[in-house]
Amino acid sequence: MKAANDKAERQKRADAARKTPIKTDPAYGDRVPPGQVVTERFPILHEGEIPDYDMDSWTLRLFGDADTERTYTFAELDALPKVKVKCDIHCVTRWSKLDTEWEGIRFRDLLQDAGIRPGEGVRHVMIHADPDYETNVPLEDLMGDDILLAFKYDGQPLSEVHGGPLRLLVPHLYFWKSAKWVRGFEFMTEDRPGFWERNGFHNYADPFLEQRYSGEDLGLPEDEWVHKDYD
Ligand SMILES: Nc1nc2c(c(=O)[nH]1)N[C@H]1C(S)=C(S)[C@@H](COP(=O)(O)O)O[C@H]1N2
Ligand SMILES: [Mo]
Repeated sequence: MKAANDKAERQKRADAARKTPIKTDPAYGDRVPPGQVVTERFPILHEGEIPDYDMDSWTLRLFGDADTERTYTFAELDALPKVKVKCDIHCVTRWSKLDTEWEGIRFRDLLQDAGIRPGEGVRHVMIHADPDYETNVPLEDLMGDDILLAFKYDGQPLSEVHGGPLRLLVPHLYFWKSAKWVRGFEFMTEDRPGFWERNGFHNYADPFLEQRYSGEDLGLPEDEWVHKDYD
C-alpha cells in the first residue's frame, strides 16, 4: 500500500544510496545517537500551515478512556507551576541539537491538576495537534521528569514556527513525537498510529536504537540482502 506521504520512502532511498553512512562525530561519545549530525541551528519542520489562533477561544483538551475529562483555557494552563528542562533533541531527518532549554508544565503535573486517572488498561496516548497532526506515545513515556508542555524555548516565549503557543517535548524519542501546536491528549486502551507512524515511520521511535522506519520491510536497505546468494 502506498502511504499518503512518501517521506519515509524517500529518506530510506537516500539512506541506501549514500556511499558512506553518516557517522556520528566520535567526540560526542555515546551522547549523540547513531547516524545523527549535530547542528547549532534550529531547523523548522512541519506539515501544513502554521495555525493562527484566537487565544481567547484556544483550548487544550484531555479526554478518552479516563475517569474524567478536562478542558483548559490558555490562562488556566499558564497559571500552573512550570519547570525548566535542558535536553538534547534528535530528528529522524538526522539532525540533533544539544543542550536545548525549555520551560513548561510537566505532563504528569497536568494530569494531577486535572484530576485525571487514566482508566484501567489505558497504556497509550494520542497527541492531537494543529493543523490536523497526531502522534502516539505510550502513557508511561509521558510520565518522566523531562516531559513538558513547553511555553518557552531559550528563555523566550516559544515562537510560532517552533510550535507556539504550546508544544509537547518528549526528548527521548525522535522529535516528530514532540507535537507543535498541541491541543489535546486522548487516553487509549488500544494503541493507534499517528500521522508519521501511518506513513512509514516507527511506532515507538527510540533514536538510540535508530527506530526510524516502521517494521513492514524490516527496515533493511535493499542492497544489504538482495544481492546475496541463497540456497
Ligand atoms: N503539529 C505538528 N507538530 C510537529 C510536526 C508537524 O508537522 N506538525 N512535525 C514534527 C517533526 S517531524 C519535527 S522534526 C519537529 C520539528 O520541530 P521544530 O520545527 O521546532 O524543529 O516537530 C514535530 N512536531
Ligand atoms: Mo522530523
